[in-house]
Amino acid sequence: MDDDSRFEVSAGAKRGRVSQGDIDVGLFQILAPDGSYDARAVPNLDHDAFQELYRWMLLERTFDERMVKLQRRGQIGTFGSGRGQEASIIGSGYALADGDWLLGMGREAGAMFLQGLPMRDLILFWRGVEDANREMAKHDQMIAISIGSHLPLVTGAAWGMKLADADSVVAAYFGDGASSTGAVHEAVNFAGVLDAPAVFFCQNNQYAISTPFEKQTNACSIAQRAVGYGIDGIRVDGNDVLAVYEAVSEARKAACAGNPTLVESVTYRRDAHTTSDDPGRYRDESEVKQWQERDPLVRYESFLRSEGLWNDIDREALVEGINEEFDDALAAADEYEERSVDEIFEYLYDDLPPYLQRQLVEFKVFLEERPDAYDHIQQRVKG
Ligand SMILES: Cc1ncc(C[n+]2csc(CCOP(=O)(O)OP(=O)(O)O)c2C)c(N)n1
Ligand SMILES: [Mg+2]
Repeated sequence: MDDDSRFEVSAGAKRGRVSQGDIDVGLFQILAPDGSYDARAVPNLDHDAFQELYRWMLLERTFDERMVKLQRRGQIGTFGSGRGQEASIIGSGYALADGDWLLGMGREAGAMFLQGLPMRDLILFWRGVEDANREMAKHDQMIAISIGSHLPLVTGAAWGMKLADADSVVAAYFGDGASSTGAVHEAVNFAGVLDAPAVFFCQNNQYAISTPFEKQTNACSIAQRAVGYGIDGIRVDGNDVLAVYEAVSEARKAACAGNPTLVESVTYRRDAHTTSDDPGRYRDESEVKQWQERDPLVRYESFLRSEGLWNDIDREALVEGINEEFDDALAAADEYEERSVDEIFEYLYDDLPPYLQRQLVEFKVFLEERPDAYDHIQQRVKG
């Protein structure tokens, strides 16, 4: 703000009051759940791109299914599936450009692949291989397991981009649960002050493990908070891939012009939180069924049919191709040289600080005394 207008005293129509009722953000949608749409609102993409969006959503779904199976066979420690969130993940990832950074939380596999991360590296990550983080960094990506902790980094990195005059943005992927952490409020607020080119993409999948959205906040939406941070917000139907693509494209453009944007993608996590979770203990199956009826792939298929673009798509062949891609990635992950527990200690510092050197020695002595602890390390429940 260049002038001092905010300090001017004015009676104002609201007499200094603001309430929830003042903010009815609504929901940005292009494809209605029944598949109908306003042709004028459809993004300006060519036929290949429309079909590619479908393939990517199918890839997200197939990848998630294969990863859950791997965990069941004991080949990865844990996994957080994005089932039901394919439009949210792919629509947003497709709107990013080369050179953008993607700092996420783990439920955005397809968006990371779209930004060039090899599938192998994500399999390694979920196997607990620390090197996977280094591989992600090569693609300007990271996953923050401590929820919300990456958002201050997003603001800092985006500010750096601004200072370097780069024509890129930093995209933050986080969840409704993370949105309640202090770090998120600080980061988004400060991005507004700094005009940092950041896109804050919150996948509101209605749950933070077992905590439903209505227990997360008394606010009606996450998008409305943007006003409080002094930036713009968009609340988009996260099961509508075209709307998400459009919303994030808009947010990206605004961010490049120095206007960070908060996008709330309203969707639903149909699988368990992670493979260590049992959602049957806190939500009703009928709720899941309701959201299944809003399946993002089915809705988009209906759009492709209406546009005469479905005939060229051979769904089975696409799934087969994706499965082959997954098999190759898994074979490459299996070939990856296993490292010892040392890598947990060596990961962060070039020169190990004395207190970590001490802990490493202690840990090795412990493992010699208790070799069975290795089994525990392998089987530990994470996430
Ligand atoms: C700081 C911190 N507290 C608690 C946890 C445990 N935890 C892991 S995921 C999660 C919920 C995340 O919910 P949300 O942000 O909505 O993302 P979602 O998993 O639904 O995609 C919690 C509490 C954590 N990883 N980090
Ligand atoms: Mg959530």
